[in-house]
Amino acid sequence: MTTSPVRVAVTGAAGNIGYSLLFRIANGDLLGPNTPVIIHLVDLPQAADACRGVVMELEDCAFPLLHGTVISSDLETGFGDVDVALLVGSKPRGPGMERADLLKDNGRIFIAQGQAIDANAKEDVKVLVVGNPCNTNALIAKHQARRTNPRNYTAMTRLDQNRAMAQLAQKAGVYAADIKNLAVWGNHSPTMFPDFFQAQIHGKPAADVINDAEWLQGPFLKTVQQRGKAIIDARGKSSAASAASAAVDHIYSWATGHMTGDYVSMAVPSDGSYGIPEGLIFSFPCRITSPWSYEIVQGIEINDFAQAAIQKTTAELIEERDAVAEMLG
Ligand code: NAX
Repeated sequence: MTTSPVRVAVTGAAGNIGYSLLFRIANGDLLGPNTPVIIHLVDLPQAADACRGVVMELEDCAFPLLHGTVISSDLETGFGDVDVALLVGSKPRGPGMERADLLKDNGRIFIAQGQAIDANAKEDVKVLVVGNPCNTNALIAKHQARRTNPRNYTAMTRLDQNRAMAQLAQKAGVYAADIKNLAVWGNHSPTMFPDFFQAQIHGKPAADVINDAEWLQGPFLKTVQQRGKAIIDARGKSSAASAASAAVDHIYSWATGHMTGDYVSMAVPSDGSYGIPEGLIFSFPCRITSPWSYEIVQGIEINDFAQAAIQKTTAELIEERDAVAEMLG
C-alpha cells in the first residue's frame, strides 16, 4: 500500500451524483485497491448539513482506504493540496432559462473554481468536469490554469461511451466488455457522436457484426444521444449512479492505464487534431499511454457520415465558446 493518501475533491458532494460517487471513491474504485484517499466534500454553505450526514455514512462503512474527509464551502480549503478534482456541482437550468444564461451562470462558478484549483491544488492536479455544460465549464476552468497543467483539465463523455457500448452489446447479443474502441467525439450533448465505425466486437468491426447500417445511423445514435432524457422521463430524476460510475471509469483509466491500447472517450483540450480548433475541450478517442498520461488517437479514417457528425458537434462547441468569450479574455 502506498503510504501517503491521495486527496480527491468532489464538488456538488451533497447532490445525487455525489451520493454515489463518494462511496465508490472511498471503496478504492477510483484509484485502485492500494491507494488510500482523503475526500474533500465541496458544496454550497446551505449543503453543509447534508455533507455532514454523508460523512457519517462514509465513516459507518469503515472503508479501509478512507483516511479522512474534509467538508468545505470555502474553495481554498476545498481544493487545498488536492491531487484530483471532480467538479460535479453546477447550477441547473431553471424554467425558461436560456442556454446562454446557463453557460454564463456556470461560467462564473468555473472561473472561481479554476482559480482556486490553480492557486491551491497540487501542481499536477487532474481535473474532471461533470457538471453541465461540462465541456465549456472545463474550458473556462482551464483558462485559469497558470501553475497547473492545462492538459489536465478534462470533461466527461465516458457516460456516453458506456451508454453506446451497452446499446451495441444488446443489439449484438454480446457483453459490454466485448465491445472495444467505441469512442465519442465532441460535446456532451445530443450532438455528440459515438463512433460506431471504429468500434469492434471480438476484434471485428462492430458495423460488420451488427450488419444493420440503418439501425446504427438512426435508432442507435438517437438512443445514446437522448439517453439522459429517457432516464429523467422514466425515473423522474437525472442519471446519478451511472454518471458517478462513468466518472470513476474516466479517472481509473487515466490513473492506472488499465485500458492501455483501447480507446477511451475523454473530452480534452484539442491540440488541433482532426481540424478541431485548438484549446476547445473536445471529446476524442484517447489512449492512456502510461499512468496519468493520455494521447489523442491519431490516424483514424473519418468517412463522410462521421465527418458531418463531427462538424455539427464542433460547431455547437464553438458557439458555446463564443457565448462565454468574455470569460476567456
Ligand atoms: P444535484 O442537483 O443533485 O446536485 C448538485 C449539487 O451541486 C448540489 O448539492 C448543489 O448544492 C451543488 N452545487 C451547486 N453549485 C455549486 C457550487 N458553485 N459549488 C459547489 N457545489 C455546488 O445534481 P446531480 O444530479 O448530482 O448532477 C450534477 C451535475 O452533473 C449537473 O450539472 C448535471 O447536469 C451533470 N451531469 C453530467 C453528466 C455527464 O455525463 N457529463 C451526466 C449526469 C449529469 O446530468
